[in-house]
Amino acid sequence: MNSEDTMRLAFRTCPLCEATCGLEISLREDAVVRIRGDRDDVFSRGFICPKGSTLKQLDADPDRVRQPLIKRGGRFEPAAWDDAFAHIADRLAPLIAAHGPNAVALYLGNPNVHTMSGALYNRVLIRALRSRNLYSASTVDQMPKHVSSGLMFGHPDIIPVPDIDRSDYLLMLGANPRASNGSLATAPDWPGRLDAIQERGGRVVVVDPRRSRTAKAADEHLFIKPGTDVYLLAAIVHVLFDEGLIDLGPAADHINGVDAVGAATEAFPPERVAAICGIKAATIRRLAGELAAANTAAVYGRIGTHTVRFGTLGAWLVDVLNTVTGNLDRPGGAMFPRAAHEQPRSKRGWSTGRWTSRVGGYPEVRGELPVTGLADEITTPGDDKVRALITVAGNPVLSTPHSDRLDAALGQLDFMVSVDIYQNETTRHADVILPAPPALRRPHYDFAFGTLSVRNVANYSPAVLPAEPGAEPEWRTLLRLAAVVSGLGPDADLDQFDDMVFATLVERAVGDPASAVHGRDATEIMGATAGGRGPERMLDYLVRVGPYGEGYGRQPDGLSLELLRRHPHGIDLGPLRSRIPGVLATASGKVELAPEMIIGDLARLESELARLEAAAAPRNGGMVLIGRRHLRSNNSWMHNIDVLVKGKERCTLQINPEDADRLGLTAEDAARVTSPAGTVTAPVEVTTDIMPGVVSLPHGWGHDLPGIELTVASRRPGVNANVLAGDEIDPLSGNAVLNGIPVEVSPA
Ligand SMILES: Nc1nc2c(c(=O)[nH]1)N[C@H]1C(S)=C(S)[C@@H](COP(=O)(O)OP(=O)(O)OC[C@H]3O[C@@H](n4cnc5c(=O)[nH]c(N)nc54)[C@H](O)[C@@H]3O)O[C@H]1N2
Ligand SMILES: Nc1nc2c(c(=O)[nH]1)N[C@H]1C(S)=C(S)[C@@H](COP(=O)(O)OP(=O)(O)OC[C@H]3O[C@@H](n4cnc5c(=O)[nH]c(N)nc54)[C@H](O)[C@@H]3O)O[C@H]1N2
Ligand code: SF4
Ligand SMILES: [Mo]
Repeated sequence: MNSEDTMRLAFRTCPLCEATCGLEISLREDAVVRIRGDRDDVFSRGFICPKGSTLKQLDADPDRVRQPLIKRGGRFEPAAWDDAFAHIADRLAPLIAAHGPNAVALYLGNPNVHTMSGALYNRVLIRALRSRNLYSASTVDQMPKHVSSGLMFGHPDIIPVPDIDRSDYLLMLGANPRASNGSLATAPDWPGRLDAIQERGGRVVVVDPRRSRTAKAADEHLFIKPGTDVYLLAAIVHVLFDEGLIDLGPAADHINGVDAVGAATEAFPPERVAAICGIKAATIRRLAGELAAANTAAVYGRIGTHTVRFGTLGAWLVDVLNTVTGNLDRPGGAMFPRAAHEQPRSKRGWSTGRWTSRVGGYPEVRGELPVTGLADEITTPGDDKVRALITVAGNPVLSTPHSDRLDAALGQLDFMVSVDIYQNETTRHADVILPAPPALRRPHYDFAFGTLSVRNVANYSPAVLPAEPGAEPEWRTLLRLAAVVSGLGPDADLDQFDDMVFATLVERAVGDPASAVHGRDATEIMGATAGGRGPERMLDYLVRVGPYGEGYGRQPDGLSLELLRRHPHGIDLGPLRSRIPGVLATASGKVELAPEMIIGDLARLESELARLEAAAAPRNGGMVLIGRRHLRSNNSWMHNIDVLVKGKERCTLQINPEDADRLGLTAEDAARVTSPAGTVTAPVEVTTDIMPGVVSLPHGWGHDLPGIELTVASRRPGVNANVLAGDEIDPLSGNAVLNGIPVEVSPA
């Protein structure tokens, strides 16, 4: 038998970023030989980026945690699962009994939206814990979009995406999908799809303080001063009203508050904001005209528009623009995806602030508090302070603001548990680290990205490799944590617990008139569901009752786990379709274009504008810091993969030659960058790609802390940009300000 005979192919969606590329994995026995793009994937058609093929290295990484670790005498020691959970119960149960559930905080990191376990079982843990101290990477990322969507469309997850495959005009702000491969707009091969807009005679305009990869390839790139997108967007809306260019398009009968938006943007004519943004008034007027004239157009804003002081206003204005140019819910405009697992939503509208945080007084948003406030909740004395922390797939010590302070605060906790694959900057503080299986050893389906996808697609992949000896699936670890914090104890029957969780889901649906199984027998539905226990059973159920589902016998050719299994390259459910009014979940049943909370925040914007107009020019050396992403990075956690980090140093401070000259910096130097929150020293990279007055440092670096086990990453540690980010948040969403931070720069 030659080696070809023992080769097999497996197909799997890449879980690293939001693009959801199909991978073709060649295996000999259980060894991965090669990973490349799956040319037959219905969505990605063979596209892959340099990270996708490194799932092999990630799997093989000797530093990856494979066994539970318990810290004893300051050192981690391998332990059996039962011992690790007994230890957790010994410490957490009395703490909760004495101080209540709020004494335990939970932080959920980004990879949770890339795993079935994270998508389905964190909510079980959250419900079991019942702590108000819930934090996630959402408040250093997209929370502003959830708030604007919740208020406009009635639910924070009803987020329109740019229909880039059919658009004639794309105005993109604060996004660099040629490096990030897109966010809140799932599309494998963003680069190819952007090229296609241009090839069919369309136009791509990019607004960014840095000439990013995406900006370089665009038809037009406009530098903008960091943090000022909101003024530019308000001025474009102003012009549309002023020049009588409002056209509500097909959704016209379903929109409230149009006049109120016109009135609220009166204070922002282009001439007033031009100098603030660094974009000429005539250019702003031209952009408005182009948007109005385009056959179809979409406005799309991301990290640079959201992680700023007026993030929610920016997120809102993006969709206001889509709406008042008639592009909301129109092919080629901004449309609402329909995921295969979508469930009916109650039409009650949405709000924030059901409670506030203990120290900062920040309002709750989607049950979460701003992670910027976590350190204070730990260190500020009080009976109800945070004494313990559970992190699941998060690295807040590198990824969230005021990092030094959070790092120190984690050292003061009474107890900490981390569910993670590495002993890193955050998890080194844990008393117990519970490992999770890596990508190739778990099944996959994208619960998060199906709802954000520029095409409706369903794709399920079974695990490619068998479990490692002694491994536990992550969902069982999360369930067992839920059992501990809810008082069921570390030895609870997890099968029974999972059955109960599933039964609750089904029983609620059979009682819901909007559900596909309304009025059916719950026991029968449960009995007919495939997938065994865990996430696959829930997936089978969710897609069967979903909009394309088999409906437990109602639509025999409809979707089910079985059908998904038979389509390893995915099932294409077609281009996005218009969904208004059915998609809306507002109390009025209409798009609320002028929510009270948002119109109220425009007053804060106007007074800020007045302040900026009156302010003196910044001091010599006064610069503004922004971030950036690199194609070969993934936030803070792929830096231990040699093929991704080798080559030129990437954690550099980019600065324009004008500023470098003025400040006496050259490419051979290191620069000292200081903000009110902290100081870092980084190598200088002089480049005209960055706007004068602005410097850029990527986030996710700083792998030089003691107690981490990241052999490759600690050889090229870089510096942690988030040491410089301070307490400031967007008050509506609680989102951290990570872009547009005033800093002083000088030679080190
Ligand atoms: N300055 C600045 N800061 C930023 C940003 C920025 O643009 N600028 N971006 C922000 C954004 S958008 C985000 S999403 C956040 C990310 O913030 P976080 O989610 O806190 O950070 P990550 O770097 O994604 O860390 C992921 C963690 O999950 C672990 N992990 C990976 N895979 C798995 C798995 O399958 N299971 C488990 N249990 N663990 C796993 C990794 O080891 C790592 O510890 O960072 C934010 N921080
Ligand atoms: N390779 C890679 N891919 C990733 C990630 C990664 O770390 N690496 N992270 C993933 C995650 S979690 C996310 S959320 C997405 C994010 O996806 P994107 O939003 O596309 O992320 P960035 O590449 O950070 O792009 C943000 C852009 O905003 C610009 N910017 C900064 N401040 C401003 C401003 O005030 N106004 C404007 N208009 N622009 C501004 C920056 O210069 C940058 O080019 O990427 C995902 N994909
Ligand atoms: S673009 Fe994203 S999903 Fe596609 S291969 Fe790269 S990391 Fe994976
Ligand atoms: Mo993110």
